This record gives sequence, C-alpha cells and structure tokens, in this order.
Amino acid sequence: MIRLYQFRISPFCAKIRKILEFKGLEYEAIEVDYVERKELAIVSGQITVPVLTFDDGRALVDSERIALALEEAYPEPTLFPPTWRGLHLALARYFDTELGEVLFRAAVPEILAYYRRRGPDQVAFWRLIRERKYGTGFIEQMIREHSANCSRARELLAPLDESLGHRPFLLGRIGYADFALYGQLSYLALGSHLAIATDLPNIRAFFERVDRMSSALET
Ligand SMILES: N[C@@H](CCC(=O)N[C@@H](CS)C(=O)NCC(=O)O)C(=O)O
Repeated sequence: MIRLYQFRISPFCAKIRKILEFKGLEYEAIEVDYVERKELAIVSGQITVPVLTFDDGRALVDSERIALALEEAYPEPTLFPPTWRGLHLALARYFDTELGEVLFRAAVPEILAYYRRRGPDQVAFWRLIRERKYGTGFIEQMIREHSANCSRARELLAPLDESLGHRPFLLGRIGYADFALYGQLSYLALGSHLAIATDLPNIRAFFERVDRMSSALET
C-alpha cells in the first residue's frame, strides 16, 4: 500500500495526488495535522509534506523526487512524453518556485481563512511558520496588498493562458509540468472556484480538465 502524507491544501501534495491518479495507483492519503507531526517525523525523519511511504518502509520526501521515483517504478502512463522530459522538468521547477511563490501570496487570505476554520492552534502555528520565513507582519501585509498580488499572479499566468488557448496541455500531450501547474493553481481554488482566473479562461478550463481527469479515465 502506498501512503501519501499530506496537507490537503498543499500544492505539492495536489501535484502528487494527481500523478498517483493518472498512473492508476491506489493510495491512502493521510492528512497531517499542521501542529502535531509526530507520525510524519517518525516515518520520514522530517516534518514537511508530501511524503510517500511504501510497505517496505521506504519513505520519499520532496514532490519532484517522489514523481521521478513513481515514473521509474510505474512507467506507464508516462509523465514524460518522448523527447520532452527536460522541458517538463524545467517548467515544473519554475512552477514549484517562482510561480508558486506569487500564487501563494495571492492566496494568503484564503489560506488564513482555511486555518481559522480549523482552530486557533492551527492558525497560530501556520502564522508562526510563515512569519519565521517571511518576517513579522507578513500575513497582514499580504492582506493589504491582496489586489496587487492578484495582478502579479495574473501577469505570470497570462502567457500560459495564451498557450493553453491552442492546446489542452502545456506541451501538447499531458505530462509532468501540467501536474505541477495544476498543483500550484489549486491554491487559488481554495474558495470553490479559481478566484483570480475569471479573465484567464484557458487557465480555468485547464485546471478543470486536470481536476476531472481521474474520473474521466475511469469511464
Ligand atoms: N520542494 C518541496 C516543497 C514541499 C513544501 O514546501 N511543503 C510545505 C507544504 S506546501 C510544507 O510542508 N511546509 C511546512 C510547513 O508549512 O510547516 C516539494 O516539492 O515537495
């Protein structure tokens, strides 16, 4: 049995869930409590997600390493259409870092609301971790700058929207970069819809296409 330790709203976890579904692999998703991570630390020796574990006790950390290991163990259907591997990896690394950072900033109010609903300990711990990384007052600053953050996100998404107007997936056939983009976009879908993508119809259609994909494969 494959187990995925996740925060449900993590973009890196969303990427791995979709890849597991794409490859038709059964897995158990274990939702890690944001505050209490003892089991995660025991199985993986660290406290970030995603982590994938196997029955033989192996634990994989980091979404790219997990994706590459899954590709090696279960090559079909492939994440890397022939000759396109390099571009898929390069694009996905950009999505996971620069693009992800910008989308995260735009999503801060929704993420804050999500942790508030889960309780005061969750939101306090989330705030602590984020402010340790970005500095005191970061959350309030992101709320104040929300509209500018959404504009910046739209700016980075616009060329992808243009490209996705010509083909269903970024490089023609579906591949690793599509799952990475889907994962990062999932931050923006924390409300019930892709809030900032109203004027990016192809991004929205792409997100819904990948979102529906596993059920489409079953029919
Ligand atoms: N490069 C890693 C990044 C993983 C990552 O940043 N995970 C976040 C969740 S989105 C995490 O666990 N952060 C720890 C925390 O928020 O305390 C990957 O691709 O898996």
